[in-house]
Amino acid sequence: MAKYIPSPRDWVREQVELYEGSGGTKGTTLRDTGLPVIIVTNTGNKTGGIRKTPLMRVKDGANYVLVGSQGGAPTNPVWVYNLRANPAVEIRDHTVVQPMRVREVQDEAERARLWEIAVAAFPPYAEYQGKTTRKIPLFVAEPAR
Ligand code: F42
Repeated sequence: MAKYIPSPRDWVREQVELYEGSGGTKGTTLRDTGLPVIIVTNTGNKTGGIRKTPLMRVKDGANYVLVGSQGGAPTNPVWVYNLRANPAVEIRDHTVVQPMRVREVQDEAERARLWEIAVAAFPPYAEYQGKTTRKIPLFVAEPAR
């Protein structure tokens, strides 16, 4: 069985522990913003280990939009490469845990529509895109069954 490898970032690891440890009843928002967060369980593309990545909750119907912003950093977060290599994820949204499948958004019109939804859910994404020359990757997560 694959091993859980916690995030090396203290605040991220602690949020995952609180969120998962409470069964999705605590630690479900981003610090002082009060905005909701989901936990995306993904597979390390090199280690094969279990990675748990908190992201902002951006919903489009039954789907989630995953935004690889990493605060507008110059490089993509590593989980983006994990998702490209292995699209099977599990998403925890508060108390509900669902197996899902992700696909990276390539179509420009689809991207524009989803970007608008993402920025409405979490306005700082717009500022993050302005901070970096890379195009922030977007994924759509759809229920796997
Ligand atoms: N990040 C976002 O990009 N978007 C968000 O909307 C977002 C919201 C959010 C809300 C709450 C919160 O607590 C954190 C939030 N974050 C958000 C931060 C997010 O959780 C990630 O920490 C961040 O995006 C960075 O992702 P990362 O995958 O680059 O994480 C780094 C710190 C990390 O874990 N690195 C590991 C390490 O050991 O250095 C490697 C992890 C990994 O997956 N390794 C792979 C493997 O095989 O295991 C191989 C690595 C490779 O080289 O390919």
